[in-house]
Amino acid sequence: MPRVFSGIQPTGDPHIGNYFGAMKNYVKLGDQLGKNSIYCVVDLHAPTNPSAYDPKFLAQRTFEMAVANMAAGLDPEKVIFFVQSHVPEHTQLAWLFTVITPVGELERMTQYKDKAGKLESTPAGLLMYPVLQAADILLYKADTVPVGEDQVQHIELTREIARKFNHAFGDMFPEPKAVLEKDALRIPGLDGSGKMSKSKGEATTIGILEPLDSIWQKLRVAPTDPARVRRTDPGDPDKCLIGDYHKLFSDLPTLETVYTGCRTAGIGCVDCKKLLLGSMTQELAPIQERAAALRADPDFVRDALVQGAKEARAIAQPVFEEAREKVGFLKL
Ligand code: AQP
Repeated sequence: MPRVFSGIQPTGDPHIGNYFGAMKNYVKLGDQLGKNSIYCVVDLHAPTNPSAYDPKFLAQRTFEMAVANMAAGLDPEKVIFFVQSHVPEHTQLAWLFTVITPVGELERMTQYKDKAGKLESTPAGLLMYPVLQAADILLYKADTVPVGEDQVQHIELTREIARKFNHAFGDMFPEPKAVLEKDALRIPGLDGSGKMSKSKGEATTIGILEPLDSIWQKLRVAPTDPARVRRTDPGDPDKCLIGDYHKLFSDLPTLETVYTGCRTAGIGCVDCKKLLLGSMTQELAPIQERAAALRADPDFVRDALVQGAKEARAIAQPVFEEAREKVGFLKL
């Protein structure tokens, strides 16, 4: 049976990119694989990007990210769900990988270059991020990693680290594969440029737990097909952000109305956005209701995470011991 691992950073409110690119897939795989699917709020990664991290908010954001995933359908009874820093073997295994990973490989990671380029001084942790990510995955000997397209390069590096370790110290780790949700590879942000990203700020994201009236305020002013200057101009929904979001949220009849309407100028952009809000409400309102119920019972969420960390450690400890011995450390 495949073993799945994936993580999500508590660097801000989870958005529809995280939801369609990763979180929905977690739930689907969890339903199929039960405790062989392991998910984690990767809080140790959060401080690697100083522009998206504040110690005052880390604990709260970690809790909120757990709430969001549970509200989106992740059932901690069914899968293993925990907080990364509650399982110390993640950082321990990362160190063993650090010593075999060439700095040059890390420096060519696109995400590193993007994020480091925006900082005056680059913390070593930002460079090491993919090494810790490799440890997150391989600590559970996971072979399947559901992620968005932006993470594919890191998973390639994880494979390379597994290969290097196996070659240097003896066979131990699988070479995991990224699994992508093909209709949600890289969901664009509201600015229309690049992928929706927590660290780019709330103005460019649509949060899955964001109040629907706030979502509407953002949709109302969101750019549409620039070729459609007047209401009477036909548009191309494939070149429109609102068209992209409809593909994620709307059912076939609504999509048909919107696509045909846009191409024939039969529907205006505001009406098209109203239909999108309706589709978003259908998907997000039940999640938001469940999130409110979970927030009202924080002990339930904490107990679930404590239990998840226990289950994760039961796998992680022997794997780390095996790696430790292979590298040649004195046995306790
Ligand atoms: N726009 C996106 N489209 C599709 N998938 C996406 N993911 C993120 N943005 C999109 C996927 O969500 C999962 C969790 O992401 P993460 O929080 O661990 O890190 P990230 O990729 O760095 O996400 P953000 O929102 O862009 O966060 P910041 O700004 O903090 O770096 C991953 O599987 C990711 O692929």
